[in-house]
Amino acid sequence: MALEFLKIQDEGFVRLVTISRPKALNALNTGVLAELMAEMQRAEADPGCRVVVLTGEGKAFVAGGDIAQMSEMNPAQALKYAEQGHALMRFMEGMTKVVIAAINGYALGGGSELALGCDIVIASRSAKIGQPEVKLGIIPGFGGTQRLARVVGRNAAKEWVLTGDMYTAEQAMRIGFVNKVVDDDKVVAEAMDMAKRIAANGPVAVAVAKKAINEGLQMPLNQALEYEASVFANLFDTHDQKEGTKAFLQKRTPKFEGK
Ligand code: DAK
Repeated sequence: MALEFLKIQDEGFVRLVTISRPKALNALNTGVLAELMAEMQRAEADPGCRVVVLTGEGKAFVAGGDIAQMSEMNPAQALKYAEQGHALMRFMEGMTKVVIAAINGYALGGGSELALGCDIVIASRSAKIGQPEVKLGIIPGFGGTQRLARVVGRNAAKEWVLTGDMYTAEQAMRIGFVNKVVDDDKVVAEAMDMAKRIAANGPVAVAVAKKAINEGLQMPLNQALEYEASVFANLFDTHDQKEGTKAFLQKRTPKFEGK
């Protein structure tokens, strides 16, 4: 498929997806959302891809939902737009592959929500992150009111969503939104490096661990621990478990096959 808004580059098992819609600071119009969904689906189905790094070209990661498109929407169209965003973030969370956000600049509104749909967030020192929707008379519509509160806690989420203020990468790291802050010119390299370390691990284990964390967060602790025990046990039927443990004992690098 010819892509209008994304650039794709593979390095081993890692796929770098760069959002490139410079005239609108990579704002998520319906076309960008559709291409992101198609690319995530392609990554999920591709055994040659284990980790996706998502970044933006230029001075923005993503400056938000597309304000020009939204200004013309009626409630039915807004609902469809919200559902398109929700479907993408849900798909990314449900992927067996890992998605790392490399926030290279503005991550506002839908951009912050896109990062919240990723598994790990690396940000450049000068990145600016926030949920400014109330300044436009709307609220976050791609999961921001829900995922942000789950990631950073109720009060920090309320401050972000109700003031609409922008925060530095350091501030976002302090509340647990961002995993790591690096110099501006290192953000993609750092994310790629982490992606490669994850891609070298047992792919089934990585997928199961991601799922266990995501699913477990929605359960009471006792149920979540039972869930963990059962999926842990299931791994003992996999090639990767046999290979990983044998390779350790034989003092060699494991050759994981993802099965
Ligand atoms: N949408 C469309 N175009 C945008 C944009 C956006 N979010 N952000 C920037 N642009 C465009 C600008 O209009 C400008 O276009 P031209 O004038 O050159 O044609 C171009 O990108 C460059 O922007 P600036 O000239 O403003 O650049 P500056 O460096 O001066 O400022 C900025 C950068 C990021 C501070 C500024 O552009 C800005 O404040 N942008 C808007 C940030 C924002 O408010 N983002 C949140 C958007 S609202 C929902 C579904 C989804 C959502 C909500 C509800 N439901 C369906 C219920 C999501 C909402 C949002 O994300």
